[in-house]
Amino acid sequence: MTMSSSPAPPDDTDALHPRERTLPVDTAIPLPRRTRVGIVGAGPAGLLLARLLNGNGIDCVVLESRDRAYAEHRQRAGILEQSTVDALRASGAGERLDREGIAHDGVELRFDGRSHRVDFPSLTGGSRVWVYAQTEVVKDLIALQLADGAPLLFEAEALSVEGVDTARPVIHYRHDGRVRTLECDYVVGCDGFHGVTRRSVPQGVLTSYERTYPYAWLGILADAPPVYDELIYAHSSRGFALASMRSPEVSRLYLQVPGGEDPAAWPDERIWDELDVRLASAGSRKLERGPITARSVLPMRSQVTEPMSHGRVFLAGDAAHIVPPTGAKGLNLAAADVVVLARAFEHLEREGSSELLDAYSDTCLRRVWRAEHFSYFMTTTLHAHPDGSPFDNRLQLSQLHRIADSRHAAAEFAENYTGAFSG
Ligand code: RFL
Ligand code: PHB
Repeated sequence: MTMSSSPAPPDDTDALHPRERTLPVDTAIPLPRRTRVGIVGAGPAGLLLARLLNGNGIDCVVLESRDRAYAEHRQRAGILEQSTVDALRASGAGERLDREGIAHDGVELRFDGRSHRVDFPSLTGGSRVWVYAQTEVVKDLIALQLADGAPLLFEAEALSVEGVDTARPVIHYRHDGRVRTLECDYVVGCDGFHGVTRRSVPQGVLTSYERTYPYAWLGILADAPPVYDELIYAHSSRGFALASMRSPEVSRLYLQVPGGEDPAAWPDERIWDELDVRLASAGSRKLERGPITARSVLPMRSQVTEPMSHGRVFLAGDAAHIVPPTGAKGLNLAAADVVVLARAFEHLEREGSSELLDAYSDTCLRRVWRAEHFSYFMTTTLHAHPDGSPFDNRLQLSQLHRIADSRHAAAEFAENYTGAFSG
């Protein structure tokens, strides 16, 4: 990788057609033509990277295909590892998180008629996790980016990345009904699993490792207080259930359902009844029911792209890897990738050395594969496989009893869940 630096030239909006100068209110900046780092996607990965780069005086532009409201309201993750919280604080987005985030020191596992709490701090030397919704992370990062006047274009869909083998890759994107180009020194694809950046890398360069699971999650958001003050992961012969939360008044609940299930097959009463049965354990409380405000069915998949970079193009977050949500790792991996990448760009600017950028993929993949394994372990241990035999069920229960009965097994679980292994 070469080290040439070419600061973005002044914006040349005067050369634009008057229609191009009419920008959506929330961008309120001239359309850039060139940048140091072009970022595709304003999910948590793209936004956090932009904040970290801007914080170090590195010029970047974020292109997001959807509008701001869509980006801010997409229901997704809820659990942040300490390292993700630290990165958000470092990016300036820690204020509301510190006020409204809820620290959790453990989770409850329910199986075989028993409940077992795994205590994180005592097993990991002090680690914990935070409940703070991805929607709120995204809102905080967008607000900061726009308040700074930093380039973040909504409804700007990247169509392709060209010149990925050259020193000046170009992003072609559609904005305001016109196709435009953004010349970059580097491109970072933070455009999720279905994004275009990965597909712009020449065939044969990247290898994809993947696995799909024969079940899905029905996820709901309900105006009902959480049944318990920590998360409950429940194994049952009828399938997996998860009780999570967004606030003391709002529950986030999941049920294992067959792959491709139609959410219409699940009227409200059926959902609550099934949650009650699957989450039941000796002496447990029934859920308090309330209006369901959102519901969707989510497929379960594991995927890793290797390597996570090619030439001057880098992949981060879901664009490079996805995990089934059972381990609560996706958002945390996305944040970890861009922390490594931001440090590497800073090293390039300060020292003129591309050493850390060159090491980006190898550095990230160690953590990625650990999280892939933990997510696979959580998924296959807690879900009922449609073709699973009673023998398989007994193996799952044996594994869960082992976590409950062995401090070593519990510590292994706690280190993986909190991300404590990665220091
Ligand atoms: P995102 O969030 O998918 O953002 C990608 C962005 O790129 C935009 N985009 C484009 N923009 C311009 N041009 C194009 N051609 C584009 N194509 C796409 C998209 O519109 C979007 O805005 O990826 P990112 O930033 O890598 O973030 C990853 C996380 O969103 C994801 O890993 C997590 O949500 C996964 N996940 C969880 N992760 C956790 O760490 N903890 C959790 O508790 C957790 N729970 C979950 C989850 C994912 C879930 N679903 C929906 C699968 C729970 C669920 C239900
Ligand atoms: C969530 O709160 O959305 C959530 C929590 C834990 C998971 C997955 C999702 O493992």
